[in-house]
Amino acid sequence: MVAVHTMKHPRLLLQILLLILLAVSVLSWKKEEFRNCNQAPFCKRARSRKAGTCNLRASHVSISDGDLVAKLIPKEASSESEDPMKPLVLSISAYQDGIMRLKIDEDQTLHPPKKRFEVPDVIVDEFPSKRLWLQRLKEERIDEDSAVSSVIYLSDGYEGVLRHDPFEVFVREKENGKRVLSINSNGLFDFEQLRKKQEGEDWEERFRSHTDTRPYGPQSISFDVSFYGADHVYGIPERASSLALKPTRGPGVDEFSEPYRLFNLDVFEFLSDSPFGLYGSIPFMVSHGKARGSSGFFWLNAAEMQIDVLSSGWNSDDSSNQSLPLEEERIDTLWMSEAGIVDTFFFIGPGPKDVVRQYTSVTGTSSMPQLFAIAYHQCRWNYRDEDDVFNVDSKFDEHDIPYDVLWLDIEHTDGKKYFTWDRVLFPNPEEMQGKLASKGRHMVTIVDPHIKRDDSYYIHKEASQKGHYVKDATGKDYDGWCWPGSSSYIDVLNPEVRSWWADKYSLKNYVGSTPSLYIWNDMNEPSVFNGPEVSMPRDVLHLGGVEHRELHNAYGLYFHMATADGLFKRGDGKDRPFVLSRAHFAGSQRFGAVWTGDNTADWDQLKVSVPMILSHGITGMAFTGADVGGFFGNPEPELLLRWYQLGAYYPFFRGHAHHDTKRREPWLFGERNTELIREAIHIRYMYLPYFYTLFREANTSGIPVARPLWMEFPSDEKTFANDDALMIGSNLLVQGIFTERAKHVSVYLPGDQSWYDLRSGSAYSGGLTHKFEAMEDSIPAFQRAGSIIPRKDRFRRSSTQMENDPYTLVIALNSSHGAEGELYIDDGRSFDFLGGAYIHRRFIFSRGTLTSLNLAPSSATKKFSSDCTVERIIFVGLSSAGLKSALVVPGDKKLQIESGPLLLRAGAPSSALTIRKPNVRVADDWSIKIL
Ligand code: NBV
Repeated sequence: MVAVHTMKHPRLLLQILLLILLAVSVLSWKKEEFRNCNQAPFCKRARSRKAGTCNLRASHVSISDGDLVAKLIPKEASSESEDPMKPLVLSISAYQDGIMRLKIDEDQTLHPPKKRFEVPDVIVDEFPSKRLWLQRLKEERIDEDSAVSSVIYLSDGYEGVLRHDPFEVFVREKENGKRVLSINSNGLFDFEQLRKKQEGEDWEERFRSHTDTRPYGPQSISFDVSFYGADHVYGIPERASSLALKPTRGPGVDEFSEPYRLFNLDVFEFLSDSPFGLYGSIPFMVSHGKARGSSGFFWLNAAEMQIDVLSSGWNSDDSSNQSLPLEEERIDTLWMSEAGIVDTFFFIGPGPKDVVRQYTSVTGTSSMPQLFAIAYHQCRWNYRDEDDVFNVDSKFDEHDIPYDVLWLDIEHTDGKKYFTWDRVLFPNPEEMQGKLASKGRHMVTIVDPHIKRDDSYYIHKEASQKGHYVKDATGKDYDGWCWPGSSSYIDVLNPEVRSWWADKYSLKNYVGSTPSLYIWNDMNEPSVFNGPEVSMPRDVLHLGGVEHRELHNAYGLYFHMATADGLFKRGDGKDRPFVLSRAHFAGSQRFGAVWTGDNTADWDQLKVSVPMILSHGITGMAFTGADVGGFFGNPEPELLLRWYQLGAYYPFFRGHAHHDTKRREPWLFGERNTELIREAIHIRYMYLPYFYTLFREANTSGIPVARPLWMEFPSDEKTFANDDALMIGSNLLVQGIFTERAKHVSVYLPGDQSWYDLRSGSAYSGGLTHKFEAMEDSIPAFQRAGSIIPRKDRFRRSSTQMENDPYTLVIALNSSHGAEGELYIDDGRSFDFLGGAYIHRRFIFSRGTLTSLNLAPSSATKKFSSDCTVERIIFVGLSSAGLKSALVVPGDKKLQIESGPLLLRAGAPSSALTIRKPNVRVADDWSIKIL
């Protein structure tokens, strides 16, 4: 029938065909829109260079102002060249806690055509004060035929070495000379110096219909970095790929494999396993191996970067002058950047947590979120109007599902002019926010960086008058195409512009906003629909003539920074800001949360969310999550449910969907599914005290909330390439279910202690892979033996309403009948905790007695207190034989020990031992002795 019909209407057929074609092309990653390494000349050149071709040696090595300084000069100057290579300046600084910084730049006294860009504001203010003042150099010959090396003290047990010729820098263990990390050991270092254009030379680069004028010509930098004693390397987000980074070059690697790309881009429908870079870039790599533990390498550079992980034997056919000791087990990598300087940091570890601590001492730790921000967020592109908002809000209550934040996407604005409202759809935004706030809930609105070029729009008017926009290569305000049509972009590199932008968030300036409104920054890569690779041209200019190519990867960071500052100023510095950003860079962790962008509702994307979140965690970004349910497409109820079950453990937990998808609020999939999703969200609310304590740990030490298993079990090789499970803190292990209609799921439980199923309380041995029946109502999750986890088990509408609720402590005993855990509490909102207004307790169960100890300085108890009590203590792994009662001290109150369920509301039948109503205050010192 259809065929006959369409034959009669050939034009209709054509139109249908065209539509299908369009739909297919829209529904897939458009690879050709993005440059690959071969299309990026700097990458192609660097990749084709042979090992050992670096022609530099170090000279004039000395100590100056507490640093080691030297010049890098060519071994033989080529006399024919009109523009001979000028010496580069090198400096090595040592910092407390095992950090070495190596900088290499052009010599400013030789007047290069321009000063290359050094990324400001990423290194935290306190870091420089940790510099060690080097006093002397030790000279040494590392092996017989090599030139001299200069050796500096780095930290107890470690030294930094500058080998003069061939030039190489490395960190080694003092005692045995074993290397940890090195640069240029394969002689791939190359630094394209800025120079005058020679006659006839064409510096322009073309990609598709775009021309990059490249007024300063080639200025790329590349070098090799080796990680010793490493079995794997990790990090360098953001991409959808395995946690342990697969080699991209060398034997066993596909001939056409691409390097890992770091270039912030708005990638439509990204693939689930690809080295291609997404919305954020953190040029920080962590190595881990059984032989030596962990080390880390960070390159502070915001230009496009490409990184190869080389498989062993990658250079076997090179007759290079490699200086590497052959017997060393190591992983070689090649780092290439289009511009900038060498500003690199070597972190000695040796444990994975040490490396994150070291890295975050340079770039900062995650900011402490408000409590509501770590609860469940409900988002959709778009909640249509106020009625829709109220309806969704009340349905959560009707279905007894807690949530804390309702989000409004771009359609809430008047024509995509941010800081405005579509007053037809949202006539009373303040009232709307007030209604939600009365239930302790918050709202988030979106503010993107593209500004509609419309003279009647106050933001545009001011920005253009004040000259706040970035300029195109001809000096005019750059004009690109985005949601509102013709748009310009503020120059967030400029602190003055950032401060002007921050003021736009004041309650007075942002009309319709109230103190319960927080912000979402999207499209800040920046995304420009008609720009090269859907972004801003590289020759666009920022403050001081900085080219966009030099800072591209940090644009989103600065935008995020300005927004967070705006929210900070809005509340006179009283409330902690909450800002979610899509684009990010090293240091973004200080300004709020990030998420993994536009994922798709399929099982592979559910699976890859785990390594994506873990990669962020080990590179300092503790507050991350993926869109629950998948942004594009319609998840089958089973997929949506599995996503909620896993998402409940993401540090940032938000359901979100594209506007073309069917509505998918938790109650739309039948009673049973509603019940199951409710249960998944409840789990998150129950564990909020534990999560909040972990966020505080991330805030003080940089150690992420969600951790790869090897961060907790560094010597257990079976964890090194585990992409399916995550540790939430040290004490919870969670594994997703990533296949449809799964009957069974295999879970590797690390270590030599047992693990207790969170629902049944059953114990499973560590060091083994267990096969479990896949349950409909939960994914596998376990509490580690030897731990105490605080929960709040009473279910409320939102986290804010749980503030005064009592705690439950779940004690999972280890083989010596002991357990420990912590609880951190503050007001959940303000910055008072920085002045010591918090409670921090350690719970220890040992020899039959549970003790609560104060970990906060004694002054803290005067600044913040809480009347919350412990209403229940649950033991797993404690045999009931002979145990009848417990004695609470002080007060000598005697309580019964009863058997009771591990989870009150749902879950498999379980039995654990419970002490009900000890009613001790969490803020106090007390002990409970089992009799
Ligand atoms: O603002 C609309 C969407 C948003 O919902 C999503 O979360 C962002 O990642 N935004 C991207 C722009 C359009 C994407 C197709």
